[in-house]
Amino acid sequence: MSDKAYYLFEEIQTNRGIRIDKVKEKIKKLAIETPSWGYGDSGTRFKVFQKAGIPRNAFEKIDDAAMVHRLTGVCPSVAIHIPWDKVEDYGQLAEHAHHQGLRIGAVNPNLFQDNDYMLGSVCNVDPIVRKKALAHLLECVQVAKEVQSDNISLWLADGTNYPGQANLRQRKHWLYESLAELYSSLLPQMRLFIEYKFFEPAFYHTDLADWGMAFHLANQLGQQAQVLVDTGHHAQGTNVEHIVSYLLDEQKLGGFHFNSRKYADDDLIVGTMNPYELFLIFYQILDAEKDVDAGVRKTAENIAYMIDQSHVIEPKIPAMIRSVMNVQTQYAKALCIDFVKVRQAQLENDVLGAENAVREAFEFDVSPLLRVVREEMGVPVDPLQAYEASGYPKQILERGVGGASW
Ligand code: LRH
Ligand code: MN
Repeated sequence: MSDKAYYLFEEIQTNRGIRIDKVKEKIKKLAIETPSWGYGDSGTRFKVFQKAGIPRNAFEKIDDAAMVHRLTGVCPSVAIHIPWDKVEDYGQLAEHAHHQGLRIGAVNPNLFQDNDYMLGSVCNVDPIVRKKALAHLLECVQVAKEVQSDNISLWLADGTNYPGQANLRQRKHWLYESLAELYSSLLPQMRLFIEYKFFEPAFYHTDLADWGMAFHLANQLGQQAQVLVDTGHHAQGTNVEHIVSYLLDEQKLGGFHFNSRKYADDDLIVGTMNPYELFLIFYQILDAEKDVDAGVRKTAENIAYMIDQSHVIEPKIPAMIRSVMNVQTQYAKALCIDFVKVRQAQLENDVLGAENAVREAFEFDVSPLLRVVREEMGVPVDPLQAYEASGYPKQILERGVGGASW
């Protein structure tokens, strides 16, 4: 049963030459990985607020991720972070995920919370610390093998706080040395995502500060290494969708960490602060899926879409569901772009025609379409409302207060 609004939407889009059946198919196939740490207590340097019902261990984080998947139908995997999700038996964790209808997604090493890494991990001047950091990276590859994950997602906090504090070129060499060893330990089907960030926790230089450094390193390492774009990791005014188009054309875009921000790495709900940017990122990806180069098309079709947020004040599971719905909304709008019209306007240097042909898609209300897609997938047409009515919010309260941080 589809509503009148949907029929009207379908008619308008069909008259625009948009194949709604194809659009719905694409929306149903867009898999969005949620982060285990998004279900735990997290905060800022000022306070980590503890809430009731927070998962107490990795197994309960997977339970919450499974609830998000049951309600949205598009979150079949959960990323884990080591040691935040360290368990005795990783096979058992993968089995639990499987039992809950999920699989373990990207394995994220953590080289930013051990005391020894205060002045760097793989870039530390002390070879013993670099060796320890490399050992952790290799341990995470072993974890990935035990949970049948093909993705290692690496972010390094390494950097300095003052000019002169370190030899930046020397650190660049140590970084490559360790990552080359990590790369050589990967199984053939594995991918190494290299995540960059322009500052924080380092406040003078960061060893992997921008897309160019990550891109160069991924090229140096090899075909299995790609760049991960965290939408909160750029200086104000950075054209993120341009970076995305560049990395796509170089077949070096591996994945995203979706979140949004107003100022710095605020890790707010994706699509809240700057929904047009998210829409334009999807515009570049869908445009690349039509590229003459098969390698570029393949790269655009193999992107790992992951959410990376820490919900400081928001109720965790509703915040995650809202995030997934926001990603679907901007993806659905981008699927309504009339790419033939855009291309024609571009070839005619019709500046306003081209701009309009892209923006007009952003202005469509796609909520009737998403309701019908969810109906056809057999998931609730309003996942947030369904969550509130599910009884799960009450059920998890028995966990008490003081669950896992991250
Ligand atoms: C760093 C980062 C990284 C994660 C962490 C939780 O800011 O984006 O991806 O390891 O957040
Ligand atoms: Mn991230």
